Amino acid sequence: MFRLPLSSIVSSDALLLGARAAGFVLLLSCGGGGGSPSMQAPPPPPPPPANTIQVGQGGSVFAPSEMTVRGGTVVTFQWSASGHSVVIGATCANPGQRIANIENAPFSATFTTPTVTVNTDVPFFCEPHCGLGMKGVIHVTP
Ligand SMILES: [Cu+2]
Repeated sequence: MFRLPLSSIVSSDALLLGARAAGFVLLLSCGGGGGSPSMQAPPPPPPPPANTIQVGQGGSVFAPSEMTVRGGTVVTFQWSASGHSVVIGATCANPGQRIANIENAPFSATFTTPTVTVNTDVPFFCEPHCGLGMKGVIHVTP
């Protein structure tokens, strides 16, 4: 016989809750503020040049001691310390092509890898320190 207008009561409550929720959104937008330019970290040092092998960095070693490049690539040997040489050769007693005599840092020498039709290893070593294991190898790919 009679009806309660329940639907209209519910909808007006929902509108009120919606208005309250909207008020909180504004609180989240402040804060921060960027640092001044003087506080920025200095730029990182430039990466080492590609295809470069450090000679004597951290001892009687080549770093890296292995590298893989295609034939015809220029590999740079860069002296980090003094008293090292670079020669091509599979064993300490069998030096082949000389890339550099015993040199002191700073010094650099380049070696262009041969053009190959199959994967070819080019071993190299330092004459004064070969017996200490100062050796490396360039893996050359076609
Ligand atoms: Cu050496």
